[in-house]
Amino acid sequence: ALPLHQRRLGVSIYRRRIQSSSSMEADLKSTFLNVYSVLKSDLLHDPSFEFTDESRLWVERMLDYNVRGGKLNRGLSVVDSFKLLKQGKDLTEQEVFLSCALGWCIEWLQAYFLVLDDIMDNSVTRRGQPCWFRVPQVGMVAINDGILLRNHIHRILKKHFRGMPYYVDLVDLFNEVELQTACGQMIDLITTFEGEKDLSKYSLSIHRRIVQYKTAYYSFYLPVACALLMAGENLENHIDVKNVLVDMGIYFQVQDDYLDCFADPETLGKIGTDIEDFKCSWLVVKALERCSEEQTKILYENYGKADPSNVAKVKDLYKELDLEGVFMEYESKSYEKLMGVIEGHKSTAIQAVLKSFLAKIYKRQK
Ligand code: DMA
Ligand code: MG
Ligand code: MG
Ligand code: MG
Repeated sequence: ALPLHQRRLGVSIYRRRIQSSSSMEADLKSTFLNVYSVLKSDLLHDPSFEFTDESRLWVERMLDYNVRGGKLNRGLSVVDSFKLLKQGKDLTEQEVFLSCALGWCIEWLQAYFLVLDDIMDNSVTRRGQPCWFRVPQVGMVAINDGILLRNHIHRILKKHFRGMPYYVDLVDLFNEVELQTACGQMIDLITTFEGEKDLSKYSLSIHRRIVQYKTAYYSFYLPVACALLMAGENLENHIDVKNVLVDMGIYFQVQDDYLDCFADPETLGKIGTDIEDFKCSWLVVKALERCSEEQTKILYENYGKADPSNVAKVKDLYKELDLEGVFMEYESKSYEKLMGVIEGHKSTAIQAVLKSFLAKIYKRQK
């Protein structure tokens, strides 16, 4: 009989040679989604818990709502990166399954952080629907759902990777990145009330520290690190790759801060709350740098208040200061800088991994 992962996935799409890249992308996505169903079904029949119909339905609804609905960029990039590291060699069925499963572990990690982040940020929507804790009946059960999502990652890793030589490194990696993200979330949150709403302490260096930890490691370093481990690499030999990816992650979170204020919530799938939440956003740091005395006063009086009229005054000020233009310049400068570093890398396979990441996020609208 075929090994389990082959029975479940059916015929590999990777055997078909001639294919346009867009249909290949669609195929990858459908393979990826198939793996989701397998992982979900494993978890819903996990023998470590005696499920009732009710509890099984709850977990299934919670997973479909929070894990499946995103852009899946982070998850898919594990598969993409692994393929690039294999330099055009076809992946085996098992490699396809495992790289998808690792991609999903990152999507699970992301779902776990987002469910809790939306509570803490008092957000309204996410991925075009109400935040999970705002769904009737969910409320603060969402906190426990977040913890459950976190634990699912290690169930998935144990079930599918325990026999792999890189299992210990993988578990270690997920633990370390989770800790870094939680520390980033902590400084993001305590910065907003330390000394009771004092804008004068906000600076680019504090912003950088926050976003490096809360976003860059899990969104950028983690997918590539997973692919490197699968390819048999030792992560200690790839510190330079980690550094570029962290810089890319910082750029990505600056985009997130920019879009929080300037994007259409319809396109973005979420309504910004950074101004109301008194966040140390890239925009407020840039505004502080550029404000006249008069404008500084306006910012101090209106930043961090929930009233829409206060928020509108901050947004008007951002427009007056041409933060859109400042951001556009930052965006193209960052792109050139990152490209320069990437092209200096000795391995063309790794160059390709990093370039594909950068291409995916450059000038993103959501
Ligand atoms: C989110 O930062 C970081 C994590 C680890 C979820 P954020 O609150 O700016 O994210 P979002 O804008 O998506 O709420
Ligand atoms: Mg948030
Ligand atoms: Mg947040
Ligand atoms: Mg944000």
